[in-house]
Amino acid sequence: MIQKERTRILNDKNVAKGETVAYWMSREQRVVDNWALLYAQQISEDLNLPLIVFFTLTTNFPGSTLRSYDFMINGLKEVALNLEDLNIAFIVSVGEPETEILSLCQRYNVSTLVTDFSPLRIGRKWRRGVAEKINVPLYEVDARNIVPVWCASDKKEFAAYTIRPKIQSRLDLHLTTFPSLKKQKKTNISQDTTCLENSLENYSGDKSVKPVEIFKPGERAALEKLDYFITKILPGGYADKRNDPSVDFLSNLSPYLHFGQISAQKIALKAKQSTASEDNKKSFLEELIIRRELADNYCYYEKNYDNFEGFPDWAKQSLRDHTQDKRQYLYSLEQFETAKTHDPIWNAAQKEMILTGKMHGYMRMYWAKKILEWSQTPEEAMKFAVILNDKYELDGRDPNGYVGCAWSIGGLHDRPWFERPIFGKIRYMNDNGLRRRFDVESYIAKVDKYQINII
Ligand code: FAD
Ligand code: FO1
Repeated sequence: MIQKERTRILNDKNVAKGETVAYWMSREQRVVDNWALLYAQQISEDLNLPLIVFFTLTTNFPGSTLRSYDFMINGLKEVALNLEDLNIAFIVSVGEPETEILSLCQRYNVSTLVTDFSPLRIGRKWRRGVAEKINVPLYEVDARNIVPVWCASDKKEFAAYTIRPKIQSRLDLHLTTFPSLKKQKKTNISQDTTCLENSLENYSGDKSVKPVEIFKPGERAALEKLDYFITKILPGGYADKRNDPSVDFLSNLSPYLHFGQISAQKIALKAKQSTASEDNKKSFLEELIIRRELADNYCYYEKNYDNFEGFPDWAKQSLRDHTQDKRQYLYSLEQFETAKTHDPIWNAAQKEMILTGKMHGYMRMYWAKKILEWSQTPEEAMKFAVILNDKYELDGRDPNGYVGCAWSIGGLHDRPWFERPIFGKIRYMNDNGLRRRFDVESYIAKVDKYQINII
């Protein structure tokens, strides 16, 4: 049984007679370990109606590029194969969900519709539009967070230390294993994923950001990455080495998590069962569960999650007090984007993101804080950081990214520090701090290895 707390009804329509039950897949683009898909199957069994799955492909998703579409489309092709093995029809249509989902529900005579949860304004707009227009019940399932965002807290949390006890006290209830999705008997409803075949050639968005080879998309690749992390990296000293960008001691699961190609709950279960030390497990679960679910909390309760207005009041005041401070260096978005600053370390981080689609987590803090230091205003700094992060990061366009930028530039989920020019009371970072922590030259050399002539 799917836990009731994980689901919410989004409209007050009655179950229609109908011939099918549909799951409108959006944030959680996977077949295994997907509470929304499992819930839809539970309803289809209760109503004794075949389960089908919809996906609407918009061509103008904010901040996305050929790089993110390529990763997503190839992941969806694998979803199509996995659903076919279970006799579950997968129907992909191009266009805005408000219109596409309405016509799909009519065409397939859907009696009940289930979808997954996202705190971002685009997902909420889509779900609101569909909930109003369709004449059948629409259920929303939080299949991303281990503790559903509306269970963890009913308000915007101040910091990790305030949400941690609320999440930890609910893990026994929610951090459970997953039932398997059942194969259903063959139906006469056929798959329709033709638009996946030609969607990359016809992609009309930003083609300047090329797909990356180093991350193979899809559920299978994600589980292989998880297995490698659990057996080699986590026990090998994740806690100590995760903040050393010159070595690769992270899970590298964020692109798969962002596109929902793997379940955070599955990762947490595997990490807890692993042979790694308590210290390594604790360090990883703090990031995977507390930090990540704090990010969904922020984006769910703060409408200005991706701009200066969302910052804590103390930080906004302090940054405003220092907006007139003299900037020793000032760069335009174009100079940041093409890694043309005076700082070779910052440039290496920018190149790592452009060339690989994934900047090392420790460098992201330094990268964003230097954008604050070298931009005309903090408002502009946040704008630039979000634009570049969404454009080049495979894991971009994600609550973690908006929170990461707001933590670095606007003191979100942090505390006031010793006051200084430009930063005010925002935590400061500089290259000496990096040099004390890791071998900066070998990080720069590592990125140069990827070096092809960029923009
Ligand atoms: P691991 O250390 O293996 O972490 C595993 C998972 O835990 C991550 O995939 C992520 O889901 C979660 N996690 C780890 N660190 C954080 C964190 N600080 N906040 C929230 N969740 C975390 N993360 C994104 O997913 N997308 C982004 O666009 C993004 N942009 C960022 C921008 C800035 C300025 C900063 C400071 C951080 C950003 N982060 C972002 C958070 C973090 O850097 C990445 O999640 C992490 O580096 C992803 O690599 P990984 O999965 O190998 O990390
Ligand atoms: N989700 C969709 O349902 N349809 C899309 O066309 C789509 C494109 C897309 C592009 C880049 C990206 O990073 C994510 C994308 N997503 C898409 C997934 C997105 O995370 C979820 O739709 C969330 O629900 C958005 O709030």
